[in-house]
Amino acid sequence: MAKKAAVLMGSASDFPVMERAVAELKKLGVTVECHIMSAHRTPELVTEFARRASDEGFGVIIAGAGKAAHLAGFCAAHTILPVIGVPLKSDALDGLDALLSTAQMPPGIPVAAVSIDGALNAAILAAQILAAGDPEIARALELSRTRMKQSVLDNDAALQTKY
Ligand code: RP5
Repeated sequence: MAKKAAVLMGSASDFPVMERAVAELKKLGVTVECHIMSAHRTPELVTEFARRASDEGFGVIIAGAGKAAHLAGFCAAHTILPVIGVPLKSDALDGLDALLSTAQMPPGIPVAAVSIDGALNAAILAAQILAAGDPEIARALELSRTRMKQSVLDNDAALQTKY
């Protein structure tokens, strides 16, 4: 059976960015489950989810959090599934705080950190991980790249008619 992707976020305030990941995963034909759970406000919930994720049919976890972001690292501590961290922008430090928290994992427990607010790339990377065992997702990714390429070519062609 096809593996699912989990999209977790630390707060409802993270949803406007994290919904980009959900939308992209759906576009690529990935079954996705989305939850708000916090590493510091509901640590038991996150522990339980991450521990059971593999048995529940998940193949990858995306975790978005802001400020002293530790949701992705906290998940990674409880599972050997690949975890992709999305550092989210907040007022005080423009997301640099979350970027460093997400990217600077100590040795042994990796988190694949994407850019600040990089929920779209997190979804594509998650789909690429799942595509290793799922030819339909692989095809959807190939198609998406072909479309991207065509859009660059179309934009260039339009530019050439102006200048
Ligand atoms: C983090 O703190 C969340 O991921 C969110 O980005 C940030 C602020 O949370 P709220 O105060 O908006 O709930 O844990």
